Amino acid sequence: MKKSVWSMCGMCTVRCPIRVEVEGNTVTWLEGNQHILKGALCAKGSAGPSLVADKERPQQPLIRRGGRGAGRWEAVSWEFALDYIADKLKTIIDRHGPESIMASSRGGPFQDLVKAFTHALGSPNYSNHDSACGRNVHHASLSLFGLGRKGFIYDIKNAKHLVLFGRNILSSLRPAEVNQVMDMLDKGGKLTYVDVRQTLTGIKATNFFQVRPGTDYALALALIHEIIKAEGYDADFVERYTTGFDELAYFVENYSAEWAAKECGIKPKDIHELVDQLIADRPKVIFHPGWMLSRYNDSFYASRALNCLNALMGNIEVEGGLIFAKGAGDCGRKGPRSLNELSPKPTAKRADGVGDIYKHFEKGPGLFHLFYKAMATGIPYPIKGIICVRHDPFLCFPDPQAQKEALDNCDLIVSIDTHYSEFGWYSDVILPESTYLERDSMIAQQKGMKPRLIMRNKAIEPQADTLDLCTIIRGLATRLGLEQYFPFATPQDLWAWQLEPTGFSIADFEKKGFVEYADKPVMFDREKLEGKFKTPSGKIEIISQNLTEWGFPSWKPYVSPAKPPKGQYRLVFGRSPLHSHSHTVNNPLLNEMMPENTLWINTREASKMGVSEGDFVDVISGDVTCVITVKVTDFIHPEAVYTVHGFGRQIPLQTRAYHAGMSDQKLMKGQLQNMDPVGGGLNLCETFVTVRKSSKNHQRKVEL
Ligand SMILES: Nc1nc2c(c(=O)[nH]1)N[C@H]1C(S)=C(S)[C@@H](COP(=O)(O)OP(=O)(O)OC[C@H]3O[C@@H](n4cnc5c(=O)[nH]c(N)nc54)[C@H](O)[C@@H]3O)O[C@H]1N2
Ligand SMILES: Nc1nc2c(c(=O)[nH]1)N[C@H]1C(S)=C(S)[C@@H](COP(=O)(O)OP(=O)(O)OC[C@H]3O[C@@H](n4cnc5c(=O)[nH]c(N)nc54)[C@H](O)[C@@H]3O)O[C@H]1N2
Ligand code: SF4
Ligand SMILES: [Mo]
Repeated sequence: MKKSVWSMCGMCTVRCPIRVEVEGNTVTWLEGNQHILKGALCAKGSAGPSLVADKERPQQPLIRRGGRGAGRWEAVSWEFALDYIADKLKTIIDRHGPESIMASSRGGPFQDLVKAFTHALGSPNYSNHDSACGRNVHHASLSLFGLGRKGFIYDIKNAKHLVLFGRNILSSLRPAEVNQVMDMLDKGGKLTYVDVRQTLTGIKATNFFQVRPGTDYALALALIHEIIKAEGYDADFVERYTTGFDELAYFVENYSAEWAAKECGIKPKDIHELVDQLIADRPKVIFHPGWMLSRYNDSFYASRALNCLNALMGNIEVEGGLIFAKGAGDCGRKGPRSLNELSPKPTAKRADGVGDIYKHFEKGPGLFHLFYKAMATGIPYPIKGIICVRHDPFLCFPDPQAQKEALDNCDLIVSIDTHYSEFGWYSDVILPESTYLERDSMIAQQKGMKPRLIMRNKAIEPQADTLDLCTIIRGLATRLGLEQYFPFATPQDLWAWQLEPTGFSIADFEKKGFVEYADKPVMFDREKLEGKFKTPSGKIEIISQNLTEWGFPSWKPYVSPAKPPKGQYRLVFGRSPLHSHSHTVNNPLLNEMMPENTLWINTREASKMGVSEGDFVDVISGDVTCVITVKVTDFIHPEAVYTVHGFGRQIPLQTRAYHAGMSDQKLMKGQLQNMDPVGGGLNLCETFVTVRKSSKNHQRKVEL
């Protein structure tokens, strides 16, 4: 029998709405929801069915029988695995208290289950990946607007000019956003792209700047300087809604276009031309503040400067600018219930020190990498149990070897994953979650100009002995006597409970696969934005009262990034449109399209070391050496080498990805705690590697 199911893609965390066609228990067609995406899906989304069919993912719960990481697993029943974990958790709680257990999951709408479980246990130690992703951007946005990084929607399709600093929007993508960029370009909008190398986004750009790595802050400061000097900012908006403008004008006095051009390795004339365009295009100019800006030790300030440029453009709550993300409350309605409401609020201080030692970081998920300190030292108290859901810390954070050493102090390590993750391979128990096409998920709210509720419906029955996360968490909670916090027998019961205050019912989702709180975009009156900025002053704080109170400057004097020593290069990384981080590299279809990564190196540098396109090079950092093929190009800055993140996997059961390509995070030796002290993001682009021609060559590869 044929059926059509509304659901949500799970091949990455963008969570595009989809429609799935099913015959029997097989997916026969997948497309983006016509009402939102006009059928579009990205390559990864289209490869979803091959994830389901892939036998190289765990097929039942597994318990470790050999040493950690040795790969000796025993297949067990779900009853056995959940009993085993519950017993271990009880022992840890008896000996060390519930706060010695931490859990992490992917941030976003489904974190509720894992957070509620952690809190129900009595632990405050919920975390996620974000200290290696958006924390700098988030904290920068909070310090300026009082709103986090998801506080605004970018109305790209109506913009006249989109400025992107290392936001490779057409490769590191969201289909809806890509469509907006293409619409903007079709309408004659301009695109400015800044990167250390050429990219898919860069080749579509009106202005492309290939900058010296780590100099974004310099360029952003110069743009502020020149715009203020030309009196090209929106003076009314600045006067009305910002504080600290005069201090900023004073601070940027020496940061001219001529100065920045030298620093970034670009032409002053090009900066001046850009400034003229921006002033002419204002207010429909969007400066993207960055998404993944866990890169350099001034990325927090770079993101702050980019957001400040938005304020100078006066582009807030205007068409073609930054629009406040509206939720149910802005439509006079209520959002769905959250499970976390049912759990008691833990009273213990967080083991990562966030909110206590580090008062300036938002508590939320804290900073995962700081838990490793607690594990290694027992300070402020020991962490003895860790559960990671949809998170692979060994791919996410630098130096997996250092992570393993800290983890060896734990009595229980659990991975709840659809795949074998590198972390899972080192853990004590792997609980395989059903893939997104085989499970229901909680209802989630997506804020926006038209806020909506989205849901994931199971399209087919699981093909292996796997379970959905809700059932797994309930199974554990019941064994630990915490079932009152998860009082739902089925996903349908949970949905009904979530929807109760919203005025919607499940039947309302049948028509389009989602429900909206408003028919038309909800806009605030731009003349009455007072109070919408959640800073202490209610204004956009160019000089932040909170930062000042915590002892940090709102503007850090620029420090030029170190040049790599001779024979070394700065290691930078990014994403491919064909892969989601680490977890698609073994996908049968996507692996066929991109089986390994390469190392980009500047033509002049390559010729100095005598390597040509396709040769092998050794990439060395501390005691780690990786061998990889090179891509030789003029379109990368000579100080940098670049690779796509997610490769260099070491799990023998993933035969397609095993040892293919190179792992960037393994080369980040000794960098696990190297974070931006103000933004909390890890400095993932602050590693220098030695590169040399390898003794391995393609002829010998065959003989060996
Ligand atoms: N296909 C695909 N799309 C994705 C993801 C995915 O895994 N795959 N992941 C999603 C996630 S979680 C995130 S956070 C986003 C990340 O989105 P982005 O931040 O846009 O993505 P990246 O590809 O990490 O990096 C972008 C660029 O930064 C450049 N760069 C390095 N150093 C500098 C510098 O000093 N200055 C400038 N200006 N540029 C520099 C790199 O060369 C790279 O091209 O992508 C999201 N979208
Ligand atoms: N060196 C370096 N480090 C980086 C980055 C980089 O580019 N270079 N990028 C950074 C960025 S931007 C981010 S966001 C993080 C990402 O870091 P993570 O969030 O850890 O990465 P992902 O690969 O998205 O997912 C982690 C795990 O989720 C599993 N998974 C996928 N789908 C499901 C599912 O439906 N259910 C369950 N239970 N599990 C699932 C995958 O198999 C994978 O093992 O890494 C960061 N760290
Ligand atoms: S961006 Fe691609 S992989 Fe990610 S949710 Fe959307 S369609 Fe799926
Ligand atoms: Mo990310």
